[in-house]
Amino acid sequence: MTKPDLKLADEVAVALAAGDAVVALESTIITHGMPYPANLETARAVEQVVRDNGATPATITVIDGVIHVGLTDAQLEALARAKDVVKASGRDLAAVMVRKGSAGTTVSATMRIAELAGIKIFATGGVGGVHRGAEQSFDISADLTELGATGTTVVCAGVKSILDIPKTLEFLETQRVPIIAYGSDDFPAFFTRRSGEKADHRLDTPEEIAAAMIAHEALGSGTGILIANPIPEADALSPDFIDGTIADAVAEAERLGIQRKAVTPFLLARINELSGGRSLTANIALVKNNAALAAKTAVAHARLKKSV
Ligand code: PSU
Ligand code: MN
Repeated sequence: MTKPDLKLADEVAVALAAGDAVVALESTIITHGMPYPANLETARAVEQVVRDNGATPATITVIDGVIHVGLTDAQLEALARAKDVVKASGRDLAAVMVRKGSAGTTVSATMRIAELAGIKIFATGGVGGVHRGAEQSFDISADLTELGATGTTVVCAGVKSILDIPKTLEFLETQRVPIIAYGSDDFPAFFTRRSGEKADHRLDTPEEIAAAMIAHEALGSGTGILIANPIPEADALSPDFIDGTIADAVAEAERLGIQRKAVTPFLLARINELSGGRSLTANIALVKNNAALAAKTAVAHARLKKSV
């Protein structure tokens, strides 16, 4: 099997060749997750957080049919301004590449590409999951099945209550994906530090997470690991405020008959509008917090790998 050509940024190629810390970053959050210019400012800030914590950022996307791992600032800006890019999960990549299209890559696509590039850890805001009403709609994100198939560690802030959190955790259990909360016993709900559900495991340092990554791989597990990193206390939203907003957005999506890959971008945009931008501010804070943890973990992972 031939691997697809990946266009690695020079600094990413150098870091990978040296066994140094690299953190993959997704791009659907840029193209479909946040409005311009907040998306560009956030993408730049997140890359800087990764650097400040000792790792090399590798934002992953498809440009004119070519998979890029690590972007120039000009490419990042073009992506953030683009209006005609596709939201690509893993299954969309081949068709986008053949017609030389451009795409923001979701968690599922980014995990797959990170693995091809040899990047073990990836930071994002929230992963997709089992949607509310999935027993009717069957709407379950491909992020979850990819977590069951690809050995990338994904750092997120839990999942939003646009999703059915208990069902999402059940599905990940079936997919054999370990769920590890960082510094907490609770599984966080993105905008808030607690979802009401417990995480399966708790680890308290980046070094422990790095050691768990190595052990999980050595066991031949073949699945990803979900690290759930609670939003910092100071940035968390009150559940009363955000839960009502989310319920309104979900009801509106249903009324309008929004389906399939349009559902999540619609909900994110509506929640931002209905919350008067407060959801966006919290979202930016938690993505940076996740990037910092991912970078520290990547550094610890690289150190452990070099010591054996
Ligand atoms: N959740 C967020 N922000 C996002 C996404 C999810 O809070 O930007 C994006 C991610 O790229 C994720 C994708 O992989 O949406 C999931 O889409 P879907 O639910 O259609 O699988
Ligand atoms: Mn879906």
